Amino acid sequence: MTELTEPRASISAAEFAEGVRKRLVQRWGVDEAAASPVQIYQAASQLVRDRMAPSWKCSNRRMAEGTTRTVGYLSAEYLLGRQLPNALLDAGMTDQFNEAMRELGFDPDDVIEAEHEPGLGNGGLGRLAACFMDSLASLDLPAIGYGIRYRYGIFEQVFDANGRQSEKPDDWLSAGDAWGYRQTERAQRVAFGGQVTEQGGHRVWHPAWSVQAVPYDYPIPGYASGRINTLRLWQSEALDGFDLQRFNQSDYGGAVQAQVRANTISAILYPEDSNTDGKRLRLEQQYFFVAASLADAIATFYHGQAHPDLSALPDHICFQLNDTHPVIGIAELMRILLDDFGYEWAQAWEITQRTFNYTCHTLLPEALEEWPRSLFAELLPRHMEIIERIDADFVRYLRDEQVDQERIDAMRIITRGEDPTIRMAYLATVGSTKVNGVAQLHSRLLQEVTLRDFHTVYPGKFTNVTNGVTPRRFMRLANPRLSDLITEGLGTDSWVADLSKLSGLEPLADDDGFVARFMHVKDDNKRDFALYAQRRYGFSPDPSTMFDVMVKRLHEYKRQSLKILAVIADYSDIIAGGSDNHRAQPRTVIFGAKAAPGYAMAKLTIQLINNVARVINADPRTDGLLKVYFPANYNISMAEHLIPATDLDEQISQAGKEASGTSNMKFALNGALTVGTLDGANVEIREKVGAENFFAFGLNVDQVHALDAEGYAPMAYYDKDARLRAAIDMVASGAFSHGDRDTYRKLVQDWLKHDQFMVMADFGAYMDAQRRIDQAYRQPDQWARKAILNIARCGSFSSDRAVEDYLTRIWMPGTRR
Ligand code: DL6
Repeated sequence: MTELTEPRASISAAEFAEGVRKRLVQRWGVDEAAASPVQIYQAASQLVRDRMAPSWKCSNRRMAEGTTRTVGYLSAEYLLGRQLPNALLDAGMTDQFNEAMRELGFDPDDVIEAEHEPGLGNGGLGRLAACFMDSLASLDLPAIGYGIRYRYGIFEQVFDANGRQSEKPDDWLSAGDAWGYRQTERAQRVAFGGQVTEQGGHRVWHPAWSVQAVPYDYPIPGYASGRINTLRLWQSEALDGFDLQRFNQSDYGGAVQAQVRANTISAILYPEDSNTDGKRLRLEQQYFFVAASLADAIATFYHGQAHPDLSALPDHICFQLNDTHPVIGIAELMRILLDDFGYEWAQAWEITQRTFNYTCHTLLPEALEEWPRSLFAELLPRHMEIIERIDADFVRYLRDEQVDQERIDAMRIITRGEDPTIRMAYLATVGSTKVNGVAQLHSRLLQEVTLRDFHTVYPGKFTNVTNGVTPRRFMRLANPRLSDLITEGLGTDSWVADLSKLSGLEPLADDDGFVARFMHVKDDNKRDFALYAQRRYGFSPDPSTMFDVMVKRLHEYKRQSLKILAVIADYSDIIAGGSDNHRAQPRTVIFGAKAAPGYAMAKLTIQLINNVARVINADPRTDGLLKVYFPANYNISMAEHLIPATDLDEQISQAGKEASGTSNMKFALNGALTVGTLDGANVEIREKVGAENFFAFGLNVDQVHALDAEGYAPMAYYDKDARLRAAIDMVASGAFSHGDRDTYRKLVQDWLKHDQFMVMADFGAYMDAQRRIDQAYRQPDQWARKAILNIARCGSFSSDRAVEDYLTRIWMPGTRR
């Protein structure tokens, strides 16, 4: 290989402006005076993309022809965020862009905001995939991300006049796709259904129907690395398109039937907390993208070879299974090796196991996917046979290992009984080289609880890789003021590519000048957010109050209920004693959360939060003390505005339920302090920043288990704690439902009678923690010092570090970089 890196593109602002003008004319026949911000955005993106093309080609070639093992990241979700600012940063073109936009008569921010962010993920899992893609490219590692090009991404959240969530389709492609290259020549056929027959001693699958998987390639530029990796997202289309015969027989519906069926597969991103409806479609989606990706990888590394040596496949590429969604890939690779290339079972299994690794992202039993055997067999009959054989071999292995029958039954990939199911996490564990959790506590609980039996049988398989976040998007882009201050403090901007350098800030936490400047940065960010919130959502938070923020998917285990009950308790205190008696620190509480459309309790919690906000904000007794806001449609772009402005970050899940959390890392790296339980990555963040710089509260995992074992009685906490009683009584009395006592009855009943996630048990400790926080916040320079130490000590929560850990523990063990 001669070409290693392409020289980085250099461009002047004038050339940038000229390039945009040229594309405006070519594409729409307009000049800048007639163009909209969306057109300017499209033209600017096209220009940046075109300039990336030579390096992209070079990186692709290096990947296909090089000797370094490529990482194939298989993920049903990628929550990318806006592409243009990131691409500009990585290509070193931000200044030229800004100047060019002004020359063309546009505000650069308006152009950036014209991009509809691709929301192809639900939350942390999809965002992590995007961070990892960024880090892989920035670390100059060959990688390809595979996923689905959903026509509609995560729904757009709307609140009605009663504060209830409704959902609108996220039409992210309506203005065109500035970043995706359609690659029709790389399309793959993906088959479903039918039967399997025996022919000449071979099993032969005769599928009933097929679709065409057409890839769209998105460039993933590395920060200052010169590498541009590919995110290849598959779109499902009909093979034969339009049925003219049926159309001519006036069967208009029938004429497009195949199109509709095929398009449905990649039509919509499934909400992660899905109910059982649509299971078939979800399985179709999973198989669709995984089958296309495996075929594509083989085509990439064995281009045109009639008899490829697939025993070397794991030397070319290793696939990381991002949760259970792509786990069907294990059966698909077996099918390819056995049926398409005639490998013997034992060798095929050895190749398969060497090719896959599995990351588990949950501890919730209900989130570990299982498929009904009947559905699976109908949709993928050959794969069903293969999984049966894998299961039978596994059971034989366990018997040989003297595992007792009860445990064998508990570990089987296919459950026994009347309605057998296929446990995808178990298939993943058996079929992979390595299995990892995403934070130390999570990995420990996987090994000791969730996958305990598997850990006993395969202790060497399990490892941990604590999550991380990209400093490019979540610091450098989102928080330019803080970034400049850090660069000044360290005397270099090299921290953007090596976040461990942040430790150099530690002495500056004792430097009054630096602390004062940090406080200015935070104040300015808060003021900016207030303006943004005013412009975008019509509310204007008071920057002189503490910004207390809880943003994440709405789920009972994350305990937005705990936060809103604490807010109500404070409100009750304010109105009971009059504002003079309420000595708590003035706060602006900001929520952001989407509930899965079918998740009734989560939706009811959203309604409650909105109505608590309505009542509190309208009550003059709370002026200057407490305000609550819940802007709709929390997404990456909102996060980029809100996180830099946050003083206090809420990470209050029940201990033992949040696998990791990654927003906790983003907040700490942006100088917010955390109030959190000892759950997920909170534990490691607290260890790093020091207990005195983290507000921990509540039951730990062992205490949760002990309380469960002794019989948890939530009502006892209500009886004991007057603050909790006041809050719950207020909800029950109809204070947040125009006097109607029925509206929140289900929530109230659940808190008092069931309370699966022990909100009642942690309420007292949480309120006490909040009062400690009030006190700490009243010493602004001390608070700022703690915040600076959070930044200085959180360098290891970079996704670059996480990717390096994957490299040395999973993808290429034994390598040192
Ligand atoms: O690993 C990324 C992210 C973690 O930070 C969150 O703690 C975890 O909830 C999330 N997992 C999922 C998958 N399923 N569930 N539940 O979204 O992964």
